[in-house]
Amino acid sequence: MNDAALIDQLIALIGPQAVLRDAADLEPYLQEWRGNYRGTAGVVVRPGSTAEVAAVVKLCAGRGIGIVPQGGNTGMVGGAVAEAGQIILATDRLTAIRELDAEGDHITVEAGVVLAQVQAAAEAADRLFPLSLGAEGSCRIGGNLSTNAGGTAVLRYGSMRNLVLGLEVVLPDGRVWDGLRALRKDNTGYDLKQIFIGAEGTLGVITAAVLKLFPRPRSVAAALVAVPDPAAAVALFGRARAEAGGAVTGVELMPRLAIDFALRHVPGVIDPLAEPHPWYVLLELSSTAADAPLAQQLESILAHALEAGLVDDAVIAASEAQRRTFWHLREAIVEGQRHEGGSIKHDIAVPVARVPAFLERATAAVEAAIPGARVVPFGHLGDGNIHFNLNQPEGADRAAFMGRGAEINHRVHDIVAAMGGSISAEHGVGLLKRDEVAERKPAIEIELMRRIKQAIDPAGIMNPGKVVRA
Ligand code: FAD
Ligand code: 2HG
Ligand code: ZN
Repeated sequence: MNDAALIDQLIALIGPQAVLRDAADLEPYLQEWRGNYRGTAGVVVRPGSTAEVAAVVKLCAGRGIGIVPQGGNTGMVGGAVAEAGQIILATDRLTAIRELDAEGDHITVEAGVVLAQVQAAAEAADRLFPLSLGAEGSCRIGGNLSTNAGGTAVLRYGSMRNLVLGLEVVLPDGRVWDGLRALRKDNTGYDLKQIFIGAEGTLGVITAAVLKLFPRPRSVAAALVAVPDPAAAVALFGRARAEAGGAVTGVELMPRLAIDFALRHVPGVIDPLAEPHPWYVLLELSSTAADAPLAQQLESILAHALEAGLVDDAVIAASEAQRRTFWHLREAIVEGQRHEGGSIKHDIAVPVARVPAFLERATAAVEAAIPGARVVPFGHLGDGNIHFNLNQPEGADRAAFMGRGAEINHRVHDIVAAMGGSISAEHGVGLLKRDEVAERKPAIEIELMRRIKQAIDPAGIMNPGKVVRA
């Protein structure tokens, strides 16, 4: 951006150190981590307070300049990518934990606090903040809110939408909405905070939030279970729910190829089972009771499942350290996949009982379209949310494979639609899925989304072009 007057005004508002323009300084904010997008914006602003965010937004609103909020830049759908002429508003200086009320079970944090720091603050107060995902060391709360992040404990605690009591938002005209209430009940009209959660920065800049805290689990038991096929995995999940009810906290599905990728490319990954198996489930139970007999409960679930032919082999974590290695194995799949050439991803949800049929149909469809494609579907089986990903055939040309992305997405998403599913269960819409979502959602829903956008951001300056076309 060569608008010297604008730069001077930004510097006057937030100081020279907080306005980045050098190529090396801009680089981490421009490059999307998967390499699928690259921003071309020439300015990054890093306000240090809500008042500074408001001042920047007001200035941009007055001049019709597009603003792209950015947290940890770990998103999966190109939502934080900014074009030339737009500015990136980074939240990485909004890092205060404003209040932690252990008795009231809530914490008030600014948007730029890294998720792992919220988890650590909760733990230090003998509480749990349950949002948990592979990027937790770098994603920020504002990004988690804006994508309604999910992760591995949704089954028990819900996604980000369920973990929020109040929000503070800078509106597209620069006014601040202080909705930082810590109420558990409030029926005084529309639930405004929910409009901003999952809006991917298109309706305003979230600057702070009041988040729910929970009692810390005192007993945890996890098993890595080898199963013959996805149908057995679903049946195992059903048995676990029947025997352990609400103690079932996480149920993740993984194929052997995903384990191989993780073992091959990520340090510290261990396969605790002696022999390879076609499919695996990571099953975790937790309880706030210190003496809950969860390991015995897990043993009983697995013994019954073994008798029913649902389980080929299993290992229950003998220590906290071993439990962590199970989760490291699961979380390492994303990184492992990155080292196996091009990957075409899908973030789908279908009703849990339909996951096996979906996997069968989608696998057949992509293998027919691209012989040799390596199908790596993994993820949150307990939520019916599978990352139906495929890597390029061994030795294939990366660009040619990636060039088939849109066509493959359509084939897979047609199957999802026929099963009453979602084509974006947890990562959001951003740029990547905007047009396909518009094609597939009922027209009335797209119209309502546009009307909300127009009502809150009539000038269209907040994250222009993302989620829904103006
Ligand atoms: P960014 O990528 O910076 O931004 C995401 C979107 O939010 C953009 O549209 C941006 O404009 C907007 N935004 C950011 N901050 C604000 C703000 N303060 N106000 C308004 N808008 C804002 N996601 C899951 O849901 N579940 C998972 O299990 C999961 N696992 C992952 C594992 C790995 C290894 C990686 C790399 C990513 C994973 N993700 C997962 C995706 C990603 O981590 C989440 O979407 C995360 O919530 C994004 O947070 P962020 O701070 O990086 O946001
Ligand atoms: C996960 O569950 C993330 O690990 C990332 O949502 C999924 O890389 C992916 O497709
Ligand atoms: Zn996921």
